Amino acid sequence: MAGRAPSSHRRARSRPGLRFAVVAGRFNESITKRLLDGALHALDAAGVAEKDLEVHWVPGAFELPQAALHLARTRRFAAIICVGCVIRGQTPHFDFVAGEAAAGIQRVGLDTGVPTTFGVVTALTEAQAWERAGGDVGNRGQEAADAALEMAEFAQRHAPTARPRPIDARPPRPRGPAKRARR
Ligand code: INI
Repeated sequence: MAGRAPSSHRRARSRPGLRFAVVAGRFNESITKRLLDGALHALDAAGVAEKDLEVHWVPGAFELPQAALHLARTRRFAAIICVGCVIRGQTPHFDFVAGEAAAGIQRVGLDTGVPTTFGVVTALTEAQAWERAGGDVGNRGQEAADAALEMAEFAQRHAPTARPRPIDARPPRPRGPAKRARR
């Protein structure tokens, strides 16, 4: 059964100035263009300005994590959205390309702390892929952009801060020799 992204979540609105990158695989380009359109539509609806957005193309889904890692390391982006399309019928190494893309994209997010989302269609047939690229089953690119908006907000809200002092901690002692009170 085809899954749909939950629709109950309030559409995220991006904070002004947060920058986003989309990395798109050229393999199955007619489909990935539709995924990219979906992602750009979601970012635009959330108020992300064009100047705060970059799109980068790579050869295929296998290269998505590599490009995302380079972008994440620049620390210029609040989140990175990866879109691609892997169709089983076309390759005996479907499992490698799809699996490595998924694992790699997850690793970029975990290793860098920059939310990196998975807008890669993995389908058994081309017809199934189209259904997930703006057809009956939604648009995986749009869903990945929505997830990136939400995770960017989460990461901002839970950014590391200075270590808080425990509530019952005594104020720090003054340094240096203690002075004797005069009689
Ligand atoms: N890349 C895809 O994005 N989708 C595919 O379906 C696909 N197939 O079928 O092989 C594919 N292969 C290319 C791969 O992503 C790399 O670009 C290539 O192996 C070079 O590293």
